[in-house]
Amino acid sequence: MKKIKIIAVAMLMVSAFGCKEVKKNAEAAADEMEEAKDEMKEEVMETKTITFDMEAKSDSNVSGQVTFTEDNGSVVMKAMLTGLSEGEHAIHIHEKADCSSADGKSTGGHWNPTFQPHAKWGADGGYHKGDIGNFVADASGNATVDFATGEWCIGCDDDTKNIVGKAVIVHQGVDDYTSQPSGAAGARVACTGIIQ
Ligand SMILES: [Cu+2]
Repeated sequence: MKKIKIIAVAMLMVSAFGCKEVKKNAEAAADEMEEAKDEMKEEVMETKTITFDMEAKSDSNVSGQVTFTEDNGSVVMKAMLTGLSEGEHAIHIHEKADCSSADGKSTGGHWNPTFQPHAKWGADGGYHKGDIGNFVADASGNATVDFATGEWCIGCDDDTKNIVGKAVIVHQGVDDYTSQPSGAAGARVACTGIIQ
């Protein structure tokens, strides 16, 4: 009888130990899953870069490239342009990634998903999400535009931030930051769709 009891206790201990082992394994597996999830999150947060060639419009000779890089919640735009007239020009994001028309007007008006007045970027009274502003081309007609903002994203779910499906337009003239709705910046001399 005693022997049986001892065996029974021994069996209980083994099964209890076994349960603990299973639990430990389950915990380890759960930890691994968490780690894998964190790694996936990191991958999603990785830097995104998209580059486009600018197309000449309105019989201009403007060409160049524009690159958007998203990193850590901020989008950096860098445009390298050539073939411009010397002096100041406007650059905006317009609402449609359609550069099919000769005058670039197929891109529509300024991208303005938050229904604000046209103004200088950062103005207290509001501004378009496409109101990048003016830049200066040198005597050779070359220009570099650098712009960075946390108010854009590349392909996120927020329509007030997502620049994909919009267009970059370079104008012959200067944005006066006051004329509605476009700043009276004149002809559209270069265009690209922002298509991921
Ligand atoms: Cu414009």
